[in-house]
Amino acid sequence: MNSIKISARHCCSAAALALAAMGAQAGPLFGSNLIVNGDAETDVATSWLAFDGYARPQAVDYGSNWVLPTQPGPANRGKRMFAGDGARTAGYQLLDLAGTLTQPLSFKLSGWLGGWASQGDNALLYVSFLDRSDSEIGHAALGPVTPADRGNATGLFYREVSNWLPVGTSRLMFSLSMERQGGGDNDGYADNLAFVLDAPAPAELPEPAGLAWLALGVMALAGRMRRRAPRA
Ligand SMILES: [Ca+2]
Ligand SMILES: [Ca+2]
Repeated sequence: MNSIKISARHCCSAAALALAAMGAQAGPLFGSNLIVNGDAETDVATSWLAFDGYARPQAVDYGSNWVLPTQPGPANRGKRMFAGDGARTAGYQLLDLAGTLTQPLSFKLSGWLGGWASQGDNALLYVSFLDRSDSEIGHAALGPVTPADRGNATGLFYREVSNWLPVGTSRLMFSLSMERQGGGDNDGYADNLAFVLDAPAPAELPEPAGLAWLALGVMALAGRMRRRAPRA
């Protein structure tokens, strides 16, 4: 379980060297899904980049080779889901916020993750919060969902986490990695991946004197996140 997390963090460092490869994405920043093709329904090759030395996640049809339409998963699963490709699978997207956050923003990261029967193959969705120098100043992660979590059932299971995007964030990197632990196929599964930023509510913003308190609160949150972060 830990190895895939370390791999994802390693990928983040490697990818930071290639940030110029992706441009900013158009679209509303608040209240909509910022992950492009998070449902695997459109072309993966134009929405997810592969890390060096890793395969890109593939989009496969729901069916007998993977997860049946009748097996656990989102009701609105569409026709396709993500699966791994080979032993080492990791793709990513970069989103430029076209500015640097000067106040924290709340977000929700959600998605369906899973695997096949009792095999330990798994998927991990990892979001890096990058500052203007592309250093990671925070992160959020979903998964992995283990065979025990799934009760050894083939399928996908819902996970979500809500937290704050820290001051100083200027770019997001979404990483989707799959680890193969058994058999020939990489059965780390994912579908309906979403990262949504909440719009700041002007009426609820604290007075200027309260901003420092808010910043301290976020720093305390960040401290807790660092302690939970996997060690490379
Ligand atoms: Ca889908
Ligand atoms: Ca497998």
